Amino acid sequence: MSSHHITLTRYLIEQQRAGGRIHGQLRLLIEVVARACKTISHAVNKGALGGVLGSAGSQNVQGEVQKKLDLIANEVLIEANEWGGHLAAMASEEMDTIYTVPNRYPQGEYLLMFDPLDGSSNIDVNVSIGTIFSVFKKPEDHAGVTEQDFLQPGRNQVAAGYCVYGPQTTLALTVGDGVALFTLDREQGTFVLTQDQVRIPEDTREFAINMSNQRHWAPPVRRYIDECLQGRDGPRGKDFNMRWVASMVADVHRILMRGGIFMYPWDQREPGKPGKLRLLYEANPMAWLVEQAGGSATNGCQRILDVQPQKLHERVAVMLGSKNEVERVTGYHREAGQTQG
Ligand code: P6P
Repeated sequence: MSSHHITLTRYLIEQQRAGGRIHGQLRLLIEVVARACKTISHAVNKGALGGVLGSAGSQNVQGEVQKKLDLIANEVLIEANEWGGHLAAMASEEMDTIYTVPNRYPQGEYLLMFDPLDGSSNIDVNVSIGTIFSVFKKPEDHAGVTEQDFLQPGRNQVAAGYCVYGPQTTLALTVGDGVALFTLDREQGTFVLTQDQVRIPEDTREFAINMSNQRHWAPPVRRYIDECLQGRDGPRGKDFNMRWVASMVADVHRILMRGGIFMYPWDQREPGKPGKLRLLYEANPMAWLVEQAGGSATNGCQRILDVQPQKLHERVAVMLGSKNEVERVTGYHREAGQTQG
């Protein structure tokens, strides 16, 4: 590895030395999560050869079929993080309740939430998937840890990121000083800094949404997409392209790299739910990463990072990416007096 390559460890130590937002236990937490992502990447890359494809024969709290790799990834993250002394508890899309660090290990000051393997529907068909994580500090006003401690608005996050398992295995990280990308050097087994201070273009010609739900959307979303589809002869005066990987990590990574808008809005298929995606371990970390890269993230009506969670596995409508597009579709919601995204 050439000397100019900065590894994740060196990056974190230099950030800590510079008096940034990274110190002791948080640096350990990020390194442990990154190491767990390396292990998950290895399991994902084995595919059929590792006997890890297919269903685990169980359902998660969302009532979704769990894939074997969902459970493997979840176990890897739990086992990697529980002994280090940096965490008080963890929460996962794959676990109904919070996981408190066992008494045999020291309790730390942080709370870790994650979707261990997002995009499960793509696992068996070899399309990019990923791990999403979010970190809060545990409230200091009481001993012990409860689910209530996790119900903080996303603006309280102290670290957030994802690891996308695609043609490259790439870790995206923010601690509030912009977004850095690290690519896994498989020969050395280390994450190497490949981009710092990522910036999302404020305008875009590319939207990401599941078009098969079009008839179910609320009017502001239909208006926004209809205008994009009218292209240069319509009110937008330009043609748009569409992408939908059905792996939020892959779609968001593309947006960090070249701009775009990602939308999973409320729709009338399940009107009692604000959206499909989960607030604590999908929308919040992705929203912070996008904002730290100069983009915006709302639920159609308010900043995602200002949403006050009421439940651990709460869902939320998501519109995020290039600032001017997110502001436009959010404006359409306000004009329509739309109460939810
Ligand atoms: P649909 C994956 O299951 C996920 O949670 C996100 O990663 C992705 O953006 C979305 O759901 C895909 O949903 O309804 O298009 O399959």
